[in-house]
Amino acid sequence: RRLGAELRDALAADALVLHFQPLMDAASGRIVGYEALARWPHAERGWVPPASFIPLAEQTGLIEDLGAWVLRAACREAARWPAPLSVAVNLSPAQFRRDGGIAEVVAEALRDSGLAPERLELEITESLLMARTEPVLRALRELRGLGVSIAMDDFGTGYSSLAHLWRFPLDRVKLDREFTHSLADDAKVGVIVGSVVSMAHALGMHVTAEGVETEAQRQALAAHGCDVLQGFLLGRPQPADRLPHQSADTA
Ligand code: G
Ligand code: G
Ligand code: MN
Ligand code: NA
Repeated sequence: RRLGAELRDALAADALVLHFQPLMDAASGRIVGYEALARWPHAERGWVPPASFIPLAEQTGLIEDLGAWVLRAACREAARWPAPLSVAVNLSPAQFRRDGGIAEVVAEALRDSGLAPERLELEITESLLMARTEPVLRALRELRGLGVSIAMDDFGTGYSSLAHLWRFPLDRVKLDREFTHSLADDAKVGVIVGSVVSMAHALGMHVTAEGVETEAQRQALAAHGCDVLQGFLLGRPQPADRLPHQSADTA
């Protein structure tokens, strides 16, 4: 059977799952929240990676339903965590295609779960900001109006435009993991990271560094002023019943 049809069935059967990756405050080492990442456990194929089923969902038009499922499931899960732990959810540009659509979906997920809006962060990519500027700007303002925050994911390696940082309502930039991984190769990378952090802070935004895999990277990123760290060193994406705050609370 075609994978697209199988994905449709999996979604209808509630067979997708979410894993959650810790987001750690750089200064205190405390977990401040988790990024929700969709996973598809497939009976014959094993775990189908999101890098293949998300684009498939985008091509087949399934992304609206899948995205709404992710939002509902992530908010429902986060509502069970101790406040103020937050949850971050990735949004595809395709979820912004219908005017007013995304804000309705987010509002409903918040209502159904009872999650306080300030505990939800939505991650968008720069490709969203490249086209349809006016409707996207309206949608982001609507979302912000609900009380949720907006993060720019994978910042700095793709179609990055500094104009995005002032033209759009953003609360956070997530530095692409390529910066983290190149820090040790060339001192220029640290200069860029430190400068992005200064700029973001001066613009009232927070900075998360992605892809932290070594203690040296963790220390360098903290020294450069990154607010939040994310990466395999601090925790892999894992099922909701194994999240570290549960054991940290009793430690
Ligand atoms: O979890 P992993 O690193 O394998 O994710 C690969 C890519 O899939 C990342 O770019 C991530 O943002 C994306 N992704 C994971 N879950 C979701 C989701 O629920 N919605 C969207 N739009 N993208 C997701
Ligand atoms: O595009 P986005 O930032 O949403 O992608 C998140 C993905 O990055 C997750 O699917 C996760 O598997 C992956 N990821 C998280 N931490 C690390 C890390 O430390 N190293 C690498 N290579 N990938 C990571
Ligand atoms: Mn992300
Ligand atoms: Na990212």
